Amino acid sequence: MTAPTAAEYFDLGEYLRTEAVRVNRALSLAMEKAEVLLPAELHAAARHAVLSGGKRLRPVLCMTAYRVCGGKSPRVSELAAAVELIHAYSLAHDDLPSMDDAELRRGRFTTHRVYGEDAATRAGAALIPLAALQAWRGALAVGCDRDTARRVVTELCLAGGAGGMVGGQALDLRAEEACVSASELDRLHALKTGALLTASLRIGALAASAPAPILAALDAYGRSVGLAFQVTDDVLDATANAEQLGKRPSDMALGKTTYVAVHGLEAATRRAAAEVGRARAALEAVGVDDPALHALAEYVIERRW
Ligand code: GRG
Repeated sequence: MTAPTAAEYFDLGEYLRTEAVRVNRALSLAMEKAEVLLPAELHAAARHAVLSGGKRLRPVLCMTAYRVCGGKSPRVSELAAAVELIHAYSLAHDDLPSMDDAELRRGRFTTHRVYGEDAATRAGAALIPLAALQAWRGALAVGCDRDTARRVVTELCLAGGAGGMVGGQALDLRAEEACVSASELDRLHALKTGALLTASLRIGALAASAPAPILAALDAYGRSVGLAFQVTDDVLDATANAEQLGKRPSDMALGKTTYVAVHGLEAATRRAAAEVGRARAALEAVGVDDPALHALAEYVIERRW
């Protein structure tokens, strides 16, 4: 009988819960500080967008990468909160009537459903500079010098911008009316979902002064995990119900080109598993054997919401 590996011992459920508590604390504090910056109605809408649940996967990846690269500051949750602020804005905008027109998100009413379209749009926009500020302050809080802090903020802005998430969303909107090839679908999601997920890891690694080969390996891990995540999102949209997802499945109704539509359910599921294998191999190639990173990659395809 072989002894269980560290990854088999690892309790991911407990890890995710503990880390999410830290992230939520940092996000609550960030939103408290933002109270003086935003008018009351806008602040309430932004708070709703940020503090209404969610898996907190991106900040958890950021904090994990930071520690794997030798980072020691407990204040890394403040830095990690920055990527979640960008994620929260993107979800609030993605749910708007002019986009996915969604009523539910994370089992609750969406921001525009509660506060109206105008407030949800402005609150989402207000979260973008708030995220940049959070990244800057978070980087300094964990002890980065100003050059590294600038790199961290740049990383976040590039991943969230037209060459990253916003660019991916633009391609996605266009794809609703056009026929998309398999490689175009990969590119779209590498930008829309992969860029921010990868930046989360890179930001954690940069803040811990990771050497270039480790940064590159985390980058490759992030790109594969990002694709696996999106393929799984499409599989869940096609197979799970609203109660499991915390939102109404919408890809079919919106006529979206998904991995399931292009490849079929089985091939899409195989693709997600293959990407997880690639992610793990990227880490192994540089001798990073971290149970949390391995377990997080598996979780991305095994999750049910
Ligand atoms: C107007 C072109 C334009 C861009 C605006 C709206 C937007 C920017 C970008 C959309 C980005 C987007 C919604 C990506 C989807 C990523 C995704 C799969 C989200 C679900 O993430 P989870 O499962 O959600 O981590 P939780 O709820 O757990 O946080």
